[in-house]
Amino acid sequence: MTISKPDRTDRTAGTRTRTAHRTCPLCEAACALRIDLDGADRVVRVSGDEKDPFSRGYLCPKGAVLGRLDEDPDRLRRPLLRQGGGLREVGWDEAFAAVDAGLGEVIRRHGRDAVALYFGNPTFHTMAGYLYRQAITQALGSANVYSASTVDQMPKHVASGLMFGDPMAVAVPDLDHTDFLLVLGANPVESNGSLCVAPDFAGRLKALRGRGGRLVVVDPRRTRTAALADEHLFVRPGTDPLLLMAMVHTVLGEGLVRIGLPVAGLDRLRELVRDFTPEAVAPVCGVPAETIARLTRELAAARSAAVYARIGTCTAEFGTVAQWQVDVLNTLTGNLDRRGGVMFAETAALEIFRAGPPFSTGNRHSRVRGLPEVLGEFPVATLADEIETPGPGQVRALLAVAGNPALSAPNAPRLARALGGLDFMVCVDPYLNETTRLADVVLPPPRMLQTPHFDFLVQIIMVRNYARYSPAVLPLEPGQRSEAEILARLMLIAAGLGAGTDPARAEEMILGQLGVTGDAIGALDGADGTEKILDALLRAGGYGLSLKAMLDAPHGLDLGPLQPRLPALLRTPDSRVDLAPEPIAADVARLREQLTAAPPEFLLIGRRHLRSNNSWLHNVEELRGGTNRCTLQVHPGDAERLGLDDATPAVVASAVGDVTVPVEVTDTIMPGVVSLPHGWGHQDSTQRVAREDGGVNANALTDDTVVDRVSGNAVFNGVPVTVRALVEGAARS
Ligand SMILES: Nc1nc2c(c(=O)[nH]1)N[C@H]1C(S)=C(S)[C@@H](COP(=O)(O)OP(=O)(O)OC[C@H]3O[C@@H](n4cnc5c(=O)[nH]c(N)nc54)[C@H](O)[C@@H]3O)O[C@H]1N2
Ligand SMILES: Nc1nc2c(c(=O)[nH]1)N[C@H]1C(S)=C(S)[C@@H](COP(=O)(O)OP(=O)(O)OC[C@H]3O[C@@H](n4cnc5c(=O)[nH]c(N)nc54)[C@H](O)[C@@H]3O)O[C@H]1N2
Ligand code: SF4
Ligand SMILES: [Mo]
Repeated sequence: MTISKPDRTDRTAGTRTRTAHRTCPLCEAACALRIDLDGADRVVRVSGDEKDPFSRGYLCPKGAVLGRLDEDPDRLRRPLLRQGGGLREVGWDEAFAAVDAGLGEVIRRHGRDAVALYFGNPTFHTMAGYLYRQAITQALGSANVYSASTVDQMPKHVASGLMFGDPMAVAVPDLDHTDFLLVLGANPVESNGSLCVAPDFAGRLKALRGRGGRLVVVDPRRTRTAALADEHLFVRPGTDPLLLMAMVHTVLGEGLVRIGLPVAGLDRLRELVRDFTPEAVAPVCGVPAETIARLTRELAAARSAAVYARIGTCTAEFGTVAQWQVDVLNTLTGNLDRRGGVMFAETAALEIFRAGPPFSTGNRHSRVRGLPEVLGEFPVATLADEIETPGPGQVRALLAVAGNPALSAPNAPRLARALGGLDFMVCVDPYLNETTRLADVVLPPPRMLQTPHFDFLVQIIMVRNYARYSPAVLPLEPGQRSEAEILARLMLIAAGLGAGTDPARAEEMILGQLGVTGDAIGALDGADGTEKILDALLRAGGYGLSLKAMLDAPHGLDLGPLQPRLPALLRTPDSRVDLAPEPIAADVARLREQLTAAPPEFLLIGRRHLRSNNSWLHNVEELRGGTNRCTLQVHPGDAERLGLDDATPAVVASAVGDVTVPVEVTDTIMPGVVSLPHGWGHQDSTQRVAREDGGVNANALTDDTVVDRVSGNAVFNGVPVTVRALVEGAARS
């Protein structure tokens, strides 16, 4: 069956402009956009779609320049192939044949584990990336699978997996109904939220306060989110797990427990938190004991409350302990799975993935460092080890999709050197950047406006159930291939079926893997194949939707507020919430050592800017400058002591490297803490705008030998560093 694509553009009489409606693909907020195009299909204006029930007309400065990003002249239009040392444009057939030959050779000589996969952040937010990631992984059959998840939220998956039995059961704050929100290590006013999909997050926080609710932010910086709060608490980087343990200690000790769900492990939990009294943790965290106790009592007494923690607590040495304690607090105070507390979204298209067996980690271990597998992956922090260390199973080739690990991974310069030494590397990416410049083949996907969009991942983490699908606005031009076709061909090559196999075969394989048949599935004229799979998944989802239903709702479908989903969603062996999973509890002894450890002189933390997005939005002129600069933030007291000022750059050194960077003296940061944004360091890029103001790579300082032991996640916050003023003429250390 085929349904034809309706004309979804409103043509304005007399002019040649038209308007298309799209979901912004840039961040997790998933704002709905109105995109005005002129007669030559150039984007003339982007505004918020006021008819969208979820984002209601909101957009941020990045969404507003989506057209500029989409039309960036530096985007690659043809595949690149390395020949005679340089990369040159070739046709698609030649490029795919080179991939088949390059990967084939490595597999023949060294086996499948010698080919590693890396999936970067946008993989999880594009339809093709989301649907083909698993298929490519299965087709290749290599142990060496890596993704941006282990530089981001893996601790959350592990904590959810062990407590609820499902690593994708991520509890999100019921932001629009809560009476008390405690935010740790997140700055949603700049990031627009993460693992908590809420367009206009700042507006929703203001509404929370407007209805008499309370907002408390815990962060070593007084961020824009902290500035909106009723209370901001400075915390020493990396010590949130101690703070949270002390809060749990207080809830248990003062009889504030209000559990409304079947739980296991309460006695073990009491034992684990015993030593973590507010008095014991206060000197280490930098938060007074009375404040910890008061905050806990307020949280427990609130009509409803939600504890929400993100990057500052995930990309830290005890990331999983912190995520576990967050949901322990939510559970003990009766706020798990209840209106105004933290709840689980009901996805339109993904419910069938919820039915897996109970979660476990460590089903395999990495070859060099013996790090446990989590969700089928190894930590990116050990990819360089696997490439550099000889022996059976050594990684000799890489297939990377939508990632820039040469900037985003811990100790990135080491990883970049290792990537440069591979026998073969292929990247699917629209840009020639710090990572793709090292590849043998670069396969560029088409522009965003040429690509259909449905964000599967954000469905799991929305603060309101909602779905929206955006068909492509512009057709592919001759000589372009859809990202779905590129990934389908890579999947077929990985499966050993060769570069010439019909990509439709890949779609059928995915449908087969998902257990849905093709007959009842509608397809769009001229669609790229992912829509067919989307349709099947929507039909299998809880709302009985279909692609047709989505096409009939160009402004999105509101599927209602979050609803209680426990205990049905629990997949633990005894169908109870596990308050003390042993793999996490085993890390508490190590955490206890922190109570007496001497803190280093300076701790480095990260920072995100509203007008940036990881490593790939620095090439848009309109987003440059202002606060969006790569500077080292230093407290005035520290600056004075070290002889630093806004005109004197600092040399920052860690166990793995050093950078020289302009200083920004500000009292918004804690003494003893310095902050550097990530995603910069574009000197090796061919992106013209990005290169001019290249900045330095924060990940030249982050240490790949230190990971969160339970999840393998990288540590970007709380990195010990030394800081000194750059003395003109002096040799750099
Ligand atoms: N020091 C420090 N390091 C960090 C972080 C931190 O806070 N501090 N944050 C970490 C986090 S949370 C993340 S998610 C990672 C991100 O790490 P990565 O995912 O490795 O890097 P990105 O910078 O997001 O790069 C995305 C790449 O995808 C490409 N791209 C964009 N759109 C598309 C598309 O539609 N298709 C394809 N095929 N490619 C596309 C871009 O050109 C870019 O090369 O960085 C991590 N690194
Ligand atoms: N504008 C913009 N938006 C983005 C991105 C971007 O690069 N730019 N990236 C996207 C991605 S991939 C992600 S994962 C999300 C991340 O979304 P968020 O988690 O909101 O990201 P950050 O702004 O890095 O916020 C982390 C906060 O943790 C604080 N922090 C650092 N160390 C500690 C600590 O030890 N304890 C505590 N309590 N706080 C600490 C930092 O000061 C910072 O304010 O943002 C997404 N949205
Ligand atoms: S907050 Fe900005 S970047 Fe994120 S989805 Fe909305 S418009 Fe796009
Ligand atoms: Mo991220």
